[in-house]
Amino acid sequence: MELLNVLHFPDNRLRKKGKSIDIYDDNLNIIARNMLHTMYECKGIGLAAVQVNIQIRLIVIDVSEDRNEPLFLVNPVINSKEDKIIFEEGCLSVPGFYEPVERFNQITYSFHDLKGELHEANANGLLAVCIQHEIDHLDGKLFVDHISDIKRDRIAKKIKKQTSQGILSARKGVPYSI
Ligand code: GNR
Ligand code: NI
Repeated sequence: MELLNVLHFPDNRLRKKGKSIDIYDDNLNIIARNMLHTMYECKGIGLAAVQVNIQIRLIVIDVSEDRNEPLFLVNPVINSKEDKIIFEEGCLSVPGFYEPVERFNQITYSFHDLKGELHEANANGLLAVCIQHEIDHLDGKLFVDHISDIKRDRIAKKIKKQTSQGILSARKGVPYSI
């Protein structure tokens, strides 16, 4: 298993969009496993491939208490959404910062599993918020895009400063294409 490098805002590579996946092979499984490993190591509840510099529509999630109920969502799509909520969000790509964001509390979504089979499911609360946050990543969007320009710029500055001081890892992501 491999620990993947998580890109940090304001890295431009977080603005790239993930491509739809149409090949369900061992390579996809390896990426998914490495993403899950990385997410658990970083103590996140979700991780999108774009965050680790892989531009495909794959997300991994685990919102369970015991961290033993992983979800692998390929080409996820939200089909319906209702009940707005404000949720205090964080992001592995925006380490150390938390801001309230408006999301939907109730969604139905569809996705393919790692074998390519199509599923539809409902989610609410934390899982629903996490799916919306991760799909944003696949579209080059970050939670800080939902807050004021001034706050976002301040956060960018602070993260850049921390990176330059070596407080955050400044390792370059490994270019990956499939
Ligand atoms: O670990 C994470 N926690 C979190 C908390 C509130 C709303 C969204 C998230 S997702 C985040 C992991 C991450 O950055 N995924 O992209
Ligand atoms: Ni995130």
